[in-house]
Amino acid sequence: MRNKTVSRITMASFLGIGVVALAFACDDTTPTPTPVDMATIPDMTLPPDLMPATPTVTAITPAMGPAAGGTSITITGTNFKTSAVVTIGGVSATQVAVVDSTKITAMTGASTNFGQVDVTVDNKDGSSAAILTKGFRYVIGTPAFTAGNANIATMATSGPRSLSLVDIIGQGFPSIVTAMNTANSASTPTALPGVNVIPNTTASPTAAAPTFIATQGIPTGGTNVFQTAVGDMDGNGQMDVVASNFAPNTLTVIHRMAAGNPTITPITMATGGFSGPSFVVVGDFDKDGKVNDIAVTNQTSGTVSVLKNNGNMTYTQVAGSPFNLTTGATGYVPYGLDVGDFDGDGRPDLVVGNNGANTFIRVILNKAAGAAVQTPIANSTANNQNIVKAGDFDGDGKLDFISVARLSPGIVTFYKGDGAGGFTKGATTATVGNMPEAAAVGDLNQDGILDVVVPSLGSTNMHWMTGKGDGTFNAPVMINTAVQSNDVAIADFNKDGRPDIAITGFNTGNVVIYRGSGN
Ligand SMILES: [Ca+2]
Ligand SMILES: [Ca+2]
Ligand SMILES: [Ca+2]
Ligand SMILES: [Ca+2]
Repeated sequence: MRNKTVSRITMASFLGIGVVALAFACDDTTPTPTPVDMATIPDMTLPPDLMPATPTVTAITPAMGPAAGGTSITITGTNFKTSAVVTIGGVSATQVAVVDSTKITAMTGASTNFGQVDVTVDNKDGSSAAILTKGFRYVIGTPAFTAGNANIATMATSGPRSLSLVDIIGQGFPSIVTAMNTANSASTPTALPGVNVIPNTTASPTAAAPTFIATQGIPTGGTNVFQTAVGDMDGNGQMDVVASNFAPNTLTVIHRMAAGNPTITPITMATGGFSGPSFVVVGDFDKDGKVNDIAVTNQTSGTVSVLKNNGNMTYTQVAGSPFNLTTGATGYVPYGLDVGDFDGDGRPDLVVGNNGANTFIRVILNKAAGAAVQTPIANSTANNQNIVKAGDFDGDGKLDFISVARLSPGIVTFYKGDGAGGFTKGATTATVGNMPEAAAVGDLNQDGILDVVVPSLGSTNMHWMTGKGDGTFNAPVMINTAVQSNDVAIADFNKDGRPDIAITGFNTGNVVIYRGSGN
């Protein structure tokens, strides 16, 4: 019997260069070794003591803390070594102590980034670093807002009725579009009301105040412009503006704002025209995956119009439009409007506020064969819930909404969505100023939970309140604004990572930006 043996020569190289292995087959009669195919050698794993084990990270506790740093964290995982270095969002952690191969304790450093960041553990031994994607969240622990651009003038001494945001310049800094309900003295032709465009020309992210250039006036062909909505209405990839003209009962679409030569397209309806068109939103209501469609509340007739965008600058009302919201809810005055898929069927639905002195709110579910009006939600205790804003305020993955009641003080009410188009009234929060006409929803402190800002039209203040994550809010914080405001937006105007707040000065004809600060 002839004995066959295998000799193996292994050369390992670390730091990512690779592994080289040679093998030779020999028997007791062959004087010269013959190379054999490596694939036939089943066991080529390096000895464990030669290859450093790759660490893994499975959890960080706690998973959030202030961006100022100083949060004591515990990292759990595997294969940690005493040489481990910990970075959180690119910021080195301090006081790193490797308790054992599965546990590290450390303290977060000060970060200038906010929100979710990656956590990295690197053993510095040639093995790959462990990365837990979005494993930690830097929260703005003590948010504050200071008036940094106190007076961005519009083209009228009063009366920006509302504001929208649009990236006109195309560099990621939101510009402002205001709806003017009084004359634009500097527009062409003069004295025609319209919208004002205030381009944000901030060049690069900065903690300083954002910069804006001169306001541009665009007549819409209507008077008393009430609201604007932003979306691509002609499919050219650029944002357009839809304006509702309250007094002449028309809508206007403004195209090609970026090129500086906007064109104006009035929307005319052959039948079923507008009646006091007020709040306007855009969305793909017919789910054709193409250009945006339009929905608008008609205060005067108590209806909501939903218009299908035909793609050629013409619009046609969808089946059932205009939807009469006063049936079964006498005195309903459709007002604020927001869009969201409340029943999870992929079609955008509508929630409609009510400026009447009764407690109804309507949700219009967007069904395949034309929209259907849901039974009014009447289990509120607040009249005049004129403003509605959709969002998942309790983080259960199902869209909710809040209402803001135009009372003194105003009242914010949470309505919990069941994911099927139904809602249950939740907690209310009072003391949000005097006669609020607007609300903005966003994450002011970057903790992943939706927060709310409510300006006051009846007094010179606004309130912001952070969400607790269960549909309730922390106590409102009041800011004296010096202006009476009827619209508000949350956005990062200077791209420093901190959300800012913009409000209209209804009585002063300007827009005021409150820069977010704190960490
Ligand atoms: Ca839907
Ligand atoms: Ca929810
Ligand atoms: Ca928040
Ligand atoms: Ca900011």
